[in-house]
Amino acid sequence: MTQSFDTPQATRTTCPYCGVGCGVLASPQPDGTVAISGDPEHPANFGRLCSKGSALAETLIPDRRLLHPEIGGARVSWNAALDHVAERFCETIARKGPDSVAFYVSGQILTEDYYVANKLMKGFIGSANIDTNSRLCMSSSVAGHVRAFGSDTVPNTYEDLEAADLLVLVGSNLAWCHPVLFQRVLAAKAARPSMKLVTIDPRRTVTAAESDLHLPIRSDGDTALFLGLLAHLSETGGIDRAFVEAHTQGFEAALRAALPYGDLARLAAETGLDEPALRRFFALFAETERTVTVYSQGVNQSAGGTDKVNAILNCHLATGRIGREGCGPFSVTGQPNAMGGREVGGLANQLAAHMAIGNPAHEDIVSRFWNAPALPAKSGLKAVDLFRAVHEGRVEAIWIMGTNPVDSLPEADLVRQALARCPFVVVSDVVRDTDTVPYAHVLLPSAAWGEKAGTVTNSERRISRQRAFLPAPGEAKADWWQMAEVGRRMGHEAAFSFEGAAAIFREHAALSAFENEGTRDFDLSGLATLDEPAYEALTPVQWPVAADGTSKRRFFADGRFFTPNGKARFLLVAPAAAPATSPERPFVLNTGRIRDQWHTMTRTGRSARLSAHLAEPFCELHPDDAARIRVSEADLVTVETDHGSVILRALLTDRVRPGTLFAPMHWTEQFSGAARINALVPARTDPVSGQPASKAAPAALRRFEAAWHGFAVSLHELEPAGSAYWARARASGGWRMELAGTAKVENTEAFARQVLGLPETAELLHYADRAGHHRFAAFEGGRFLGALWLSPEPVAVSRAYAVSCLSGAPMESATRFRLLAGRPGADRPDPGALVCSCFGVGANDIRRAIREKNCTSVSAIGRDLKAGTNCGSCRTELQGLIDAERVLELR
Ligand SMILES: Nc1nc2c(c(=O)[nH]1)N[C@H]1C(S)=C(S)[C@@H](COP(=O)(O)OP(=O)(O)OC[C@H]3O[C@@H](n4cnc5c(=O)[nH]c(N)nc54)[C@H](O)[C@@H]3O)O[C@H]1N2
Ligand SMILES: Nc1nc2c(c(=O)[nH]1)N[C@H]1C(S)=C(S)[C@@H](COP(=O)(O)OP(=O)(O)OC[C@H]3O[C@@H](n4cnc5c(=O)[nH]c(N)nc54)[C@H](O)[C@@H]3O)O[C@H]1N2
Ligand code: SF4
Ligand SMILES: [Mo]
Repeated sequence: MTQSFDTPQATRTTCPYCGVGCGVLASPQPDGTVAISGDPEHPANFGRLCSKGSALAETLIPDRRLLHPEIGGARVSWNAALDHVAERFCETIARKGPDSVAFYVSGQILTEDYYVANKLMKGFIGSANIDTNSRLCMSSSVAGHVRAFGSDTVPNTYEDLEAADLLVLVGSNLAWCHPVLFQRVLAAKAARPSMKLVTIDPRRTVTAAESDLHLPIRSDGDTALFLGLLAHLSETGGIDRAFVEAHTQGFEAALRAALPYGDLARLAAETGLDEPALRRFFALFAETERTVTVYSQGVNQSAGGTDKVNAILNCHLATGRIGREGCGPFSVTGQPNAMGGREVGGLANQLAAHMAIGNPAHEDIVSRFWNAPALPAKSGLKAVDLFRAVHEGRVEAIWIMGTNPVDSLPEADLVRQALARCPFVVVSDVVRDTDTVPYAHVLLPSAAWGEKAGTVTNSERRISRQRAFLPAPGEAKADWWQMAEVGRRMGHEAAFSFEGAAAIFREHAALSAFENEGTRDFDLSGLATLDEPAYEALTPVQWPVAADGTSKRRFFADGRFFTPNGKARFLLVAPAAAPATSPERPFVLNTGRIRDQWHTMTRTGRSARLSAHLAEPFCELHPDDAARIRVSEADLVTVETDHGSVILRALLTDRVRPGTLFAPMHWTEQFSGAARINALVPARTDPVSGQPASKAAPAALRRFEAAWHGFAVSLHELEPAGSAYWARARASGGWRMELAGTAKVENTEAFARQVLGLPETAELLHYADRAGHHRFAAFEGGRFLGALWLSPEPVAVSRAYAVSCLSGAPMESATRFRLLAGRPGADRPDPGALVCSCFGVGANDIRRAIREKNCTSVSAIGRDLKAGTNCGSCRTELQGLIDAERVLELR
């Protein structure tokens, strides 16, 4: 844990993870480490950071970085690499036209990177084949906004979440995915307990557990629910007639379509919710003027995602709850620059600066501003279609930047095959061990967070600077520079000779202002002439920024929207068809995030602290389902769909609905043998947005019949040694790994040596019993190297204890034998499963504090152990432990 620092030399920058967009102070220390703390002056976080933000310093390690450009695996100069990329793109375009090439970029590159990529593809290559991982993330929200408002506008500010009397969270696990925002909400609720929280999620998440009401909705029941709400509002006089009359269109038709859903019995059947819960939610919504509805991937990532968005927007328009303090629909963005990507037009169906392909006036503005030879006549391929086109040979050259499609796109094995067949693949990344990198013909080393400069825009439209505080290692270079250099080499010298990030930002801001005159929501007029020092000093600012520098905090306060007649549109929406479960595929597989990992783990997977919270890929399964198919806690299970199969650890919990499964999206082949969840997910997409339905795959689950299970810890990276199942993670001082196999291990000692990667000289202690349990501990010159437990059933040794043996402290011989037994001694008490990752506090430590020191509140535990006092993400788990101890006492 790096301590808080606010020294004059601290660099003010922005967290590279989620869309909350927290300000970070970074201070490189003389010993080469970096002290990280929250920026108390940043209006997103006021000094707070979550577990991931707090651990940023641990992910800045230099190993496995991509340091030099490579062609075909051989190191080359930047010149050679860039010439080669430009030549191959030009050659492909000459042969097969501009639509035979593509860029696939990311909501994690900076606005400046994104702007250059979009300009090159849409303005100068003349194709719209640039799409981004935001297609998998925000595109249903974008489409829903454009349909209702005429523009992709998020009207609110974070303060509205605090000012609301009712906060409805739909398909959002805010506690784990936007932790600092959630902490702000909880603080507001603590100060004003009348504030109510409702969570709509098939799972009882940590967010749901903190809410006043949890609606465990059936997968994709949301559109029906909000149709029912609209009908209820109409029946109970909850419609703001004056607002509807003056500022909207299409209300009557939308209401007619909604009325049948007013029948509660029907609605209960469609949503899987009970009638009293429906009544309570409807009454709360109807009677609470200050209502904010936050929604995220449980809404967007659906075969009916855009209709879900509009079903929610319809209810806010009908009640006039938009554009005012404490009111509004609020789509929270996932990635640090998801919003910036939308601003530059990074999606294949957008132009730039919130202008549209197919709008002649917009096309004219952009083409004159860029002095562009050729703008695309039509939208480009959306992510899923783009990779299909690669698979079918219609796209022959692709440049992937800042995203890992072999893991994150649905039907991921097909994506992998597409890249394997593609004649020319360029990958710009910061690390070399991703599942996508092996398919690159050209690898370009990108500068990472802390090494690059530019801007990002967070969920509340606030633009913040990312600033460099470290030199880029090797020859790593900014993403915008790579794109601009290729643009110049493709013959567009004038359009791509940017001096630096500030010049790009100026051009981006100027385009937003160009012939705007209030006709377009995205307007940075006041930033269009920022010079170098002003860009350097730029403080966080919300758009739009008028020419006089003033900024608007909320949109639509005046009831004016960006449709041709200025009125917002009600949409006719309908629930999408339910996932096609069948006797062969009886479960609905839901996927998403865990608290301490970020996507494909290329950065958070490097932190032992972040890896300790949940160290293995798992599948949540309801105990009733488990009993029926004879799966016990900690068994391994095979989960299978028509597209692939994975092996995961079963986690039995009534947090999920019977008939549903939940698995995290994070694990890749770098961390586990067969846990790439998107190998399972069908590429079913929303018809309007093209966003994949990542949360509802029909699936089968069965027990994985393991002949043996294993667990190992080691100072060095562990080897799966042919195990059918394995999952490894960084651990404090080394590595840990779970493993299992289907065939008996004949020579256990040889196997142990292989798994632990032992040198010949290492001493291996072996203990075996008749029940088939083997325990190995390896030493060299008294130094503990690692240990392996093998057993016919899941290994029962305390993971936290085993990991604590890696601390490097010398071991007494009694301790060595206890280690073989897997039992902690008094000198090394078992801390238990990690709960607080900021301060490394385990469940047993917390139980001891509750029992022995009478810490009966979360704040008392905080005072004694510091747990829960930094990011607060574990406070709900702390309360759960206190409650559990109380139950034990009462027994
Ligand atoms: N720790 C962590 N935080 C992150 C990220 C990360 O990787 N790790 N990634 C960031 C990114 S890019 C994003 S997009 C956000 C995502 O943030 P969230 O959207 O909050 O996260 P998810 O876990 O993907 O999904 C949210 C919830 O949707 C629920 N859900 C599934 N199906 C349905 C449904 O039909 N209806 C409803 N109402 N709910 C449903 C799931 O059970 C899940 O709990 O998180 C951001 N923050
Ligand atoms: N089943 C399922 N699938 C999902 C989701 C889900 O909920 N369920 N969620 C979807 C969503 S919302 C998202 S956003 C995606 C995320 O999916 P991805 O974007 O594929 O995931 P990341 O791991 O964030 O990939 C980022 C890559 O960029 C690299 N990188 C980091 N910094 C830089 C940089 O500065 N420059 C460059 N060039 N590279 C850099 C990282 O090393 C990493 O390889 O996954 C989607 N896929
Ligand atoms: S909430 Fe956490 S991950 Fe998100 S921006 Fe803030 S510190 Fe970073
Ligand atoms: Mo996302």
